[in-house]
Amino acid sequence: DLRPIRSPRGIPLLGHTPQIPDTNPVEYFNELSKQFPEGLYGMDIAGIEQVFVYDPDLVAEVCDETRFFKQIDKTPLSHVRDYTGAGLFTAHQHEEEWAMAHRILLPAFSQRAMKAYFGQMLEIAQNLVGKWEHREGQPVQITDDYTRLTLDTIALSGFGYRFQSFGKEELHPFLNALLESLIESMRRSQELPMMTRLRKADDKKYRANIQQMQDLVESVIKERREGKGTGEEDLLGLMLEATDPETGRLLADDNVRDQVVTFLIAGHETTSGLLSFATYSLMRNPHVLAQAYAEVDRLLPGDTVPDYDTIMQLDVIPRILEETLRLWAPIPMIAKAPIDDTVIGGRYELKKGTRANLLMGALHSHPKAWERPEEFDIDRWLPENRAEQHPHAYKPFGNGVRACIGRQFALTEARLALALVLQKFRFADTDDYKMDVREALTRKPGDFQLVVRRRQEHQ
Ligand code: MNH
Repeated sequence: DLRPIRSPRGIPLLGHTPQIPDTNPVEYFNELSKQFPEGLYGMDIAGIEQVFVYDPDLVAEVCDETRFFKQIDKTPLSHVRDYTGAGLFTAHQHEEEWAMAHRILLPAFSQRAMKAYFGQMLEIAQNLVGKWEHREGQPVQITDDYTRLTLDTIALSGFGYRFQSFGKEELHPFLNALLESLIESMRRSQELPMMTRLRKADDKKYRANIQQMQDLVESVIKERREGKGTGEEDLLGLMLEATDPETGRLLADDNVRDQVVTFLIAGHETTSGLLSFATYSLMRNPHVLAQAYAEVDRLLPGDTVPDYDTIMQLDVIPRILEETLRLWAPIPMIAKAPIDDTVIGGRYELKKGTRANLLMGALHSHPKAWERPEEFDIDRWLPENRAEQHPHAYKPFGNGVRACIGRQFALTEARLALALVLQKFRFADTDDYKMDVREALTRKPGDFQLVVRRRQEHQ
């Protein structure tokens, strides 16, 4: 017997649109989940019926790929397509570009490939360390520097392109263009199209930002096409030269551009957030920080330069990253939709195409799946405890065929960066930082500063 999906109180005709905050909407959606312990609720936002799902058993159903697919229409990603087109992240499941690029690019994310990127990852991580060594005793902008790290890393290992962000005081203009574009895409998905059309100046700025991102990417591609760089086996090499094993075709030129924009964005935003939240969590949990220092001092004593095999032996640092992804998933929400009319939980009807949002925050702290959910406890990720976990209560990398292709890349990069940073530095939170989450589709700590000091006693 069916039951209605409950909703917060809305306003006739306008639905819930007026109550959605302009900043940090997902934080608000997570807050609302506390009023609906049944594990889902509905809202009407800008004329679109949406359901927010976070009970792990309901999420398990939404993750069943025979019944649900990744929704692009009616989500912010339909606007992100203004700059990433049919790139992997924003392609519709039925678009041929998705399957082709997925087949062509998968080899670039194998474990063997991670080993090949390692030297470049290390080089950039050492740039970060070099910068901080010159800031002894001074406050550094943690999130900004991790953003320099992850942007430079994906650009170098993916495209052979050097942003050289650590040489500059200002963040690269690409990042500002991206941030403004993401915020505009998010805003457009929460208002009626007629409202968007009225904001003429914002639209002009949006187009200029998109142009700026695409110009940069065109120059990256041009550099490769003209240079000695042909025959490279990195992402760009595959995009330009690999034929699809199934169709025998190359990616179209405009799709290559869209993929490069996609990877420059998807390849850095989230990993930077992960490293920032991990550092924040370590500051708040000194006993975990002590375990991390002990591990680094054992595996990387003194000034030992990490190699790939040593990074793969880490155990505490990977568990810190997993627990950080539980409490602070950088992508706080993903959208799915039923292929046909369906019923979840035996009682809630979802019509074909209804936007069903997986709320990471509420899922990752759901009492059905997690004990002491607010606690940062890395022992949850010991093999014996992991075996007992609910199979669908943890989705920081998404689900199914549309799950993150860059997962191993991100984890290898983040393990290395955190290990190197902990080998060299202690942090002091002299400003007593209060978490100030900033959402722009992904989330990161805003204005997060710590004082860095070298750990000379160990050198
Ligand atoms: Mn990543 C998809 C999270 C790092 C490239 N990524 C996704 C999705 C999540 C996600 C969640 C699914 C989104 C959705 O369903 O709408 N990604 C992360 C996190 C990190 C991350 C939490 C770091 C931590 N991602 C990376 C890195 C790269 C990358 C690094 C590239 C090098 N991610 C992608 C791409 C997709 C994706 C490309 C789209 C895959 C597809 O749909 O085929």
